[in-house]
Order: sequence, then structure tokens, then C-alpha cells
Amino acid sequence: MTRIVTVGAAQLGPIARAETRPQVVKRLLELLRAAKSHGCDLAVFPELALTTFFPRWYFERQDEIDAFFERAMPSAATQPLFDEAKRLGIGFCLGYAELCEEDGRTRRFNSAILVDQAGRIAGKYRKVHLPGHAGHEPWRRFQHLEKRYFETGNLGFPVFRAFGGIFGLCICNDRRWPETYRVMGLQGVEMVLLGYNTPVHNPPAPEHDNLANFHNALVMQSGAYQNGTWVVGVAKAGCEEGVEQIGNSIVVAPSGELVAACSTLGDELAVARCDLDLCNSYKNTVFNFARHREPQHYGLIVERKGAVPPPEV
Ligand code: CDV
Repeated sequence: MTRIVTVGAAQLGPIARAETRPQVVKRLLELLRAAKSHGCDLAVFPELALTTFFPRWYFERQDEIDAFFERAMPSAATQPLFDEAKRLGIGFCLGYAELCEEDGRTRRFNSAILVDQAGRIAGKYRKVHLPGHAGHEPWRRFQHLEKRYFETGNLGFPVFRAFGGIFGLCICNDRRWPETYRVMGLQGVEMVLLGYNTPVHNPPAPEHDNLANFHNALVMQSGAYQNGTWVVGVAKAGCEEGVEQIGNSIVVAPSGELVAACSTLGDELAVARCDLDLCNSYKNTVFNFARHREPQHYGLIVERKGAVPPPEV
């Protein structure tokens, strides 16, 4: 059997701080139309795709921070994207900063949505693994203040039935954690969509800088293979407000092989024809979780009589 989903990894080049939402949405619309003209069912945009990556700056004034957030989705600025998606019959995945009223208070999340070919929101995810720090750290060449500006996502890692398959979302740093893929893998995920903003330079560990592209591919290829799923990873790339960010947007098959990649650091589309049924070859054999996984033997050593308890962390 074949269940083909043609996906467009819709990489963005840098977004300047001065760029307005309508200017950015115009770029997204161009990529969406290009994706449609290449036969895509779905275009995947990066993390925080509507603005510059604002956590690189320390802001104290809440109004300055909130200017980067969307209060509704669709918002007035993003409505044209929904309208065009519906008109063209193409879905999309979009990362954005979400401001909402929930549990009687204002909350802020680093979020992503999956929109189907009818322009309806089919799924939402809020980033769980927030990297960086919460206070100003002047020793850094640039800040990474996600822990200051966002709450940890409270939706878990759900999967969504859409585009004839089972889809999951995660965001940037989530891709480095095996739990992200495995939690979705245990729910049968067939395609994981994710966007990222990854600076080449990692201030706490500059010795990793020349491995940034290698690690980017490594985590997505292993996550795909170990869970028998497609993975689509899409960058906001290039030199944004003086900070170099990696590109290397890729589409990874359930075999772990790369099947499409962007080659620039600008707005670019990489297209792949993905057969969701290819997942079965892995899910039913080497990674048949029901037959071969042994979670009951994974430890909690402390529960075994006489065992040395693990160190407190
Ligand atoms: N936006 C991110 O989550 N970026 C992180 C950086 C800070 C390491 C990433 O994992 O790519």
C-alpha cells in the first residue's frame, strides 16, 4: 500500500526585528504557493515563524515582549495564510509565540499549529523543552531567554489524525530529546513536524559549534529510525540580527535516511514525496514496540531489594 503525503520544508531566511507581520506573512504566502505548485499537501514553517527570534534580547517591559506574541490564531495578520491555504487546498504547520488567557491568568507559550487543507486547525502543540536561561547573562554574545518569556508547554506530545496519517508536532530543542519522538512513537506517529531557530554558536559550550549541523541531522535521523516515522525539520536560517543560525532543513525517512534538504540559508523549499506506509516496515519489525520493547525491565533499580539507590539529582 502507499499513502503519499508530499511535504514542503519551507525554510525561512532571517527575519529582521523591524520586519512587520504583513511583510513576514507575504514571505510565508510565497512559500505556500511554491509548495502548492510543487504538488505539496502540506508546507512546514519554522519555530516562531512570524517574527525575529526575540529571546536573544533581554526585555523588561512586558509591552515590548508581548509585541512578539499572537493573541489569537488565526490573528488578523495570519488570516491571509489560512485563507490562501483553504483556497489552494494545502495544509501548513506554523510556529508562533502564543499569548492566551487560561486558568484565569495570562499565559505565554512557544507554540505550533497544524492546519489542514480546509484551513482548519487540526492540532496544537506547546514547546516542552525550553532551552536557555531566565535571567540576564551579560557574558553571552547574545541571550537565549526562552525560560524567561515562555511557560513550559502543558499539552504533552499529542498526535493528530490528518492528511491520511498520524501526525505529531514538536519544536526546536525538543528534537534533541529521545522522549519527544518516543512519546509520539508510542502513539503510532507517522510524521513528526518541527521548526527550529538554532544559533551556530552555543555560548555555554562553544566546543560544540562546529558540530551544530551534524547534531541537527543526528537527532532527527535517529528519532525517525528508532520510531519508524518520517521527520520534517525546518530552520529559520542565516544571519538574523547579527546571530548566525544554521539552515540544513531536512526531510528524514523512517529508515533514517535523508530524502530532501535545503542548501541555502534563505527562504527555500525542499520537497519530498513521503509514503506513510513505509513506517510499517519499521513499526512491524525491528521497532515493533508491543513485541520487543521491555519497559518492565528498564530499571527503577531502587525498587529491587538490596539494590544501591541511584544518586539524588
Ligand atoms: N530555539 C531553540 O530551542 N534552540 C536551541 C538552542 C538554544 C540550542 C536548539 O536546541 O536548537
